[in-house]
Amino acid sequence: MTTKSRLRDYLAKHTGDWLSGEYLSEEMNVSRAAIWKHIRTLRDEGFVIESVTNKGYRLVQIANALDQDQVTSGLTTRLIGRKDVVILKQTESTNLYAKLLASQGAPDGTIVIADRQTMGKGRLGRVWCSPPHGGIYLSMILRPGISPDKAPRITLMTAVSLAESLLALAPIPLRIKWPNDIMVKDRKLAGILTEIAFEMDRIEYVIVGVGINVNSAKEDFDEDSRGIATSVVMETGHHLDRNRLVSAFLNQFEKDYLLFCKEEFAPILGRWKQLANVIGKKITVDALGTIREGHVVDIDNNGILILKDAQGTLHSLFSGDVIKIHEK
Ligand code: BT5
Repeated sequence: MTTKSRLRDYLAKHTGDWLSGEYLSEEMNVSRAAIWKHIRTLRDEGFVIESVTNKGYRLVQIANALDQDQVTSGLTTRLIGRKDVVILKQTESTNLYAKLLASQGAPDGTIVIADRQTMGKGRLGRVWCSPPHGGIYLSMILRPGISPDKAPRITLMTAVSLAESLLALAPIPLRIKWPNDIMVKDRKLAGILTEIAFEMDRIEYVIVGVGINVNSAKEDFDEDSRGIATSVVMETGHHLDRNRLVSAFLNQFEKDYLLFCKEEFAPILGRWKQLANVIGKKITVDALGTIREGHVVDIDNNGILILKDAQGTLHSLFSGDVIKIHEK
């Protein structure tokens, strides 16, 4: 057993206890500098270890690494994640990686997950802050035989599957914000980026990217997202096993995806409406640069938001950012 493993096990056995560097170096029979080096490596692997002068080190949280075996053993699916679940320590963007695999012919249901993204993508060229160890950055390759006009439904469906699988594991007062956010009050817990590759007038493949803040603490986010983001642990005070959440999400997603492929979208839309609770509310939307204010009349069958402005004119919004929900 390496010194690092011995140290890890020792700290884990004494989780929550302060252990001085001197004490640990005697127990492990190595120098204090070596202890410090191994503590740094363990932190890089995701262990949360506090250090305080005159007290020493204290393990707060054992790393929960993303693990292919754990994810696949939790799957009850027959398509999603069945052929391949690729887990990467780091990549630019799982959507980019998945696109590459898809262009090489990867099958429907292939999954790419990373522990960290160096250039995680949001919509419209925005950035998705993707700190290591605490988030799930996941992309699915889908090859649904649907016409392109049905594609916006995929984002709505993903939001429903994600919201419900989160709710099944953590009691969070979340809601869906049209079109692609999972929110807790004003803070964003997860986002979805759907990208489509066309071949003539049919869909060649769809990449659905999902970013979920699970065990990330406030200080893990960069300055730009710190004021906007929240995570499961920030909301509940409890860490959640990321592998379990990935499996739960993929299991739920497959159920919805199979319905969706059979054109049975109405029940999914119904659940979306319940989880979004926005119909009838007054909102302000930035629709690709045009600010519109009005009441939400409906989200139609294709995920298009129908807004009625003060003059009574109806607007069909395909995409945008809800800047404000006027809660009366
Ligand atoms: C999204 O964009 O919400 C889509 C995010 C999709 C991320 C996943 S991760 C796996 C896959 N691979 C990728 O490269 N991307 C996908 P949008 O609605 O444009 O929101 C982006 C905005 O959310 C940013 O401008 C920030 O304000 C905020 N933001 C950035 N990182 C965040 C985070 N980790 N948590 C909450 N908010 C964040």
